[in-house]
Amino acid sequence: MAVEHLSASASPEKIAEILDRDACCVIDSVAPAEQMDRVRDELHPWFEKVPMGRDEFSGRATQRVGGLIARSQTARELVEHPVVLGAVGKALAHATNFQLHLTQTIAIGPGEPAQSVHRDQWAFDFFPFPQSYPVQCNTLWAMTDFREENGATRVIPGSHRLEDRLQFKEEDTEPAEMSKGSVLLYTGGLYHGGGANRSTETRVGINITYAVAWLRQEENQYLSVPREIAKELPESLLRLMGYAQGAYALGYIDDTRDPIEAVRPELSRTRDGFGEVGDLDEVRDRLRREGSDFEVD
Ligand SMILES: O=C(O)CCC(=O)C(=O)O
Ligand SMILES: [Fe+2]
Repeated sequence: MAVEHLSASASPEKIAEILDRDACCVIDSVAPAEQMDRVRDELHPWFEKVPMGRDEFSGRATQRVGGLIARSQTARELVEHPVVLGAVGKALAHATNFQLHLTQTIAIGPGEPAQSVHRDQWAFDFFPFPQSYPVQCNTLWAMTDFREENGATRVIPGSHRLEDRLQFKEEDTEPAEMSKGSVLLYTGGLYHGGGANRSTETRVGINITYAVAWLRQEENQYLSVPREIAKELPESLLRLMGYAQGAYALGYIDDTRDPIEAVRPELSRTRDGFGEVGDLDEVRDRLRREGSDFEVD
């Protein structure tokens, strides 16, 4: 089955519908090529010094540069891109809220073999999440064109419905080809992997992923982004990074204060000594909507 391509004007509902069906889709030409070049220029100093991967999974001819919120102003625009956030919000709407999970550019160099096919949600200690409850919604922005020959991500559309811990070969997958500035969206249950780079150029993608806010972040945003930088960031980005409570009370500071107080005290939503999301009425409503008999008193 081919990867579905949508236009940048597709509605969040439409994108979420395809993600529910296939666990992946490409949204064509969302960002101008020039924006991709800016990210690359801003990250140049790190690409100069970051070593290749240390094992086959991370790729011995692949460079990974993370910490993008701290290192690239332009990458921040991608993290908060409205097309992506709209779709992620719909795809993860079953949870109270979601947050940023990791930011990483992946540069697959010539000669790199295909990465083993995996599910990104295996990062959560291989916990067998129910298929009906996706915990992650991920993006891979094309910083260069993605072609089969240069290592376009290999995917198995619809594979979120398959059993867990399966093994696949390259020929079971297909390349998610896309032009520079397009973005591949996929949920955590999709079987996929980086493609073999059989060309002479480096394929570069920006992996920005989001997860339900009750799971631990893969890239620790509190420590990856120094406090001096965090203090200058807009509220919406800070909340997305985890300076917000997950579900009812996860992540508060000491006497249940809003975590944003650590960097921008003036934005605090602490009320009656309690931070932000702690709205029991909302929790009650959601449980009722889901047909639960459980009552929250
Ligand atoms: O770079 C890619 O195409 C995908 C890489 C990937 O799936 C991963 O490292 O988890
Ligand atoms: Fe992956």
